[in-house]
Amino acid sequence: MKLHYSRNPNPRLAVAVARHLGSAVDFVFASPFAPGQAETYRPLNPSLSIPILEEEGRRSLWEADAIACRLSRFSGSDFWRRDEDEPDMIRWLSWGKANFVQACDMVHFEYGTKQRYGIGPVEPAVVAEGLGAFRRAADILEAEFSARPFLLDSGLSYADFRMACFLPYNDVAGLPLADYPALSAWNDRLEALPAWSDPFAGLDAPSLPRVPLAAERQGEAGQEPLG
Ligand SMILES: N[C@@H](CCC(=O)N[C@@H](CS)C(=O)NCC(=O)O)C(=O)O
Repeated sequence: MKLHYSRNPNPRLAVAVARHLGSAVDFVFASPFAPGQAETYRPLNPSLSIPILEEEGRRSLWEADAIACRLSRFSGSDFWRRDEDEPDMIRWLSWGKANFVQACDMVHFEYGTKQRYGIGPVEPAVVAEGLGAFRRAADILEAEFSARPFLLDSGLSYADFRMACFLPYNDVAGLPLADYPALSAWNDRLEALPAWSDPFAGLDAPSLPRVPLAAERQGEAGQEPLG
């Protein structure tokens, strides 16, 4: 099996899952949007996005969640729950994608992705909307993590990895995680897992382009991440 990945959030998530499960995959660094790469990647995923899992005798699988499900089954793990907890896990995947993860993505896209790849200035209105959504979702998670260490009563699951997938990039996104002690403690518990804190260990993966400082971004003085 080949797992096509980069250091961006969704591929990072898939690599962390593979590392956590000890999956027997070959990690293949990919840059599908780079010039000349589309023809290689289009047959694997028509949208070109990574992660992609290529497995002999099967159609290639894209979407980090689907890959996590596949790898978990393959290793006989309950990281992706297959018992009575499965609906609870899927509830958090679904809610997270539309709420917490979405909010983190909005802010990270402005301060991280757009600046790394030079695709436009930070839009303060989008950041403000993302921060509002972050606080609404973080309030809900704060109550959850005040009651239990991970999203499910039964402990760590893929839902925790998915929920946290943008937090390793918070050095650039500057989300106000510290205002939420139970949420921060959950993040610390994840960071204590080597597969989560350093999924690229030993892999030949070029660093992401550096995010220029606000002062280096033309006409954008004073646009440091909001807290
Ligand atoms: N919904 C997809 C999103 C995939 C996605 O947006 N991938 C981005 C990275 S986060 C990508 O392909 N970027 C190109 C790259 O990293 O080179 C998933 O969950 O896997």
